Amino acid sequence: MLQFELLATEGLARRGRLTLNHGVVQTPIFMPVGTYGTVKGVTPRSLEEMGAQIILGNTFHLWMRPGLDVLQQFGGLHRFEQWNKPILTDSGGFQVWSLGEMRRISEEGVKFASPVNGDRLFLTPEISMQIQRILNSDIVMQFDECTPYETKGHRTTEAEARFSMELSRRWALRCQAEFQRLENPNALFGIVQGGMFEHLRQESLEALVEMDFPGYAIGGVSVGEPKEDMLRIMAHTPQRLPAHKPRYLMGVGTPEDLVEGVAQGVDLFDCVMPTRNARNGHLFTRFGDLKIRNARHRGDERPLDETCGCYTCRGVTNADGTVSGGFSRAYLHHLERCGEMLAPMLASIHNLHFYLDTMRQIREALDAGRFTAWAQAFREDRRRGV
Ligand code: PRF
Ligand code: ZN
Repeated sequence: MLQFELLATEGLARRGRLTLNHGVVQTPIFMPVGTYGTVKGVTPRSLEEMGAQIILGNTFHLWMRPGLDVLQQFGGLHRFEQWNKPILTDSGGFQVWSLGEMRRISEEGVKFASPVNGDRLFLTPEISMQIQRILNSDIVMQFDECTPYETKGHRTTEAEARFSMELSRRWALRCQAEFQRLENPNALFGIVQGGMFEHLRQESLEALVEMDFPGYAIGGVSVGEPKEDMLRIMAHTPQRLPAHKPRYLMGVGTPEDLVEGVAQGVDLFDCVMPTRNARNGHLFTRFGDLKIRNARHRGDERPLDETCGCYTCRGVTNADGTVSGGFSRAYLHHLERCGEMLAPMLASIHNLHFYLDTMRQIREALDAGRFTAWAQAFREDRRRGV
């Protein structure tokens, strides 16, 4: 089940409402990444507090661990990880791709050695659909091949990008057939590939549109290409997808990339950046980024971001009027220096809150017809620096 309603537009930017089996998602939205059935270091309760509406899971990782028997026993991923709002699962295509040398791709699927125990494994479009059926994710991604930007210094040629795109297209057909055979009540998205070539992306999206998926993703970007190539693809593909269906830009990106994606008509985003960078002490704020390990924060009593309402920066007011949370840069710097596990936890809360709140501000601006002005102010604030 999937319904998508457009509530407002401004240029190519869209404000929408996406209804899935486990609830409603207001778009544009950022989806926190929960690869192994957990958004690293953050409880589901905390995710709800910061306004997360939908999170990701990964077919590949959950297949390895805990394995399908346990996930089946729990009736899917929602009850297992205790997240009762929508979940999107990636198909394993990108994760297998990330194995690099460890895999062999054929028409039938991808053979590889398990990174967990070395077992020989085979992932196909059909198996990916079967796993995602067991996970019972609200949005199921097709099994695709993410065309690399370059391999060992060799830039992917047009012929190679075409072969890869056509393979993903044939896999899309097999995914759709298997998804229907399994009577999956959720929604299957097709993924546009085509590397850095606009005409290949055009061919890919036309074939997928013909197949009438309930939603579409743009894959194969943010794979090591120069920023200008990413912006070129972002300016090409989203606006050519069906207007009345949701559009998902996979694995992108910085806060600025999200704003640009929205301006180009993207509705859904995911990226490891807020959580991964948090674990490395890299914090995002309204006024630019900040490295909490830097000695200049040692005695700084200010929060990471004076304008942020998150647990880490502002804290929460208890029933008796006292406040919990609301930490100084000095304290976060201290935790980080000591390698304390609270450091990545508090940093992840802040970074995810920043991403989710940025998207909330974008939705508000779109509702009020002032997204363009908002985006301009956002870019200027971010450049100003902390
Ligand atoms: N395909 C899939 N997952 C992905 C990508 C892709 O191309 C990307 C590209 N940035 C991220 N995640 N299936
Ligand atoms: Zn904060």
